[in-house]
Amino acid sequence: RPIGILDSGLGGLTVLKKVIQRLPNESTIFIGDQAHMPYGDRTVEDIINLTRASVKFLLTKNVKVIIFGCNTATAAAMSVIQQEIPMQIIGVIQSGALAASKITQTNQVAVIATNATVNSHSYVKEIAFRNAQIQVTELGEPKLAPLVEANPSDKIKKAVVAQCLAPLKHVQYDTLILGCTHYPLLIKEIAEFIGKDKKIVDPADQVAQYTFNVLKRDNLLAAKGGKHEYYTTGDPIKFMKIAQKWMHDPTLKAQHV
Ligand code: DGN
Repeated sequence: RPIGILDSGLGGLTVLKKVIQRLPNESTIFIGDQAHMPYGDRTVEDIINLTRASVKFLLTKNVKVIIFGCNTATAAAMSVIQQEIPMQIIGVIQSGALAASKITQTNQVAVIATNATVNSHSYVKEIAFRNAQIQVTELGEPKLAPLVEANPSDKIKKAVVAQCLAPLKHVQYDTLILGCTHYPLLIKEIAEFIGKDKKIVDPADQVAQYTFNVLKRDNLLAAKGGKHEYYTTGDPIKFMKIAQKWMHDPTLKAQHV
């Protein structure tokens, strides 16, 4: 049985990539809800309903575990939907919070995420739960995820990242959490902007390890031969353009659902 991963769009691919690297024998089903992207400025109720629809789709594919490859869905919908299905859901925020609390040396962490994730203060709560000494600054970014989906030139990416992250210049931090799964697709521009003295946390690394632990615990690890299926509620051609490049697979196909 495959692992299911969902996101509002392409961002979940950054999680999928790490999961495939850590668990090369596993098959995966990915769904990006691009027709309803971005999730970041929607109401909690809206995000729950949209996420529930993707979960239902993944359940029709007989998945064995579901990863919310989306911080916004994790913040708004995970605890509600977890009560509705018997299968374990793995979110990204707990993993990101854990990684950042281990990495920071100054106890000053910054998070960039969608407005919905920031408004939930999930990272603040999860980090405080692990180490109450850590000070967390949150910055809501409504523009960056749509920027990734639009796939503009490197020059535009650099300019928009500089504009969006400008407030970080006034923040004290040594560790930056990429609190939206779209942001690793901008990692070059983000790293360049914040400078080499800061550390970047991509929660996906920890998610991949945690998924391994869960499957091992439940005796669900696949023996061999991972196959990967991609679905989008949007335009499969547009999806494929970015996904083929990001996943380093020119044969990658996406289907519309
Ligand atoms: N990739 C999603 C996240 O991690 O929050 C959300 C992007 C969006 O829909 N704005």
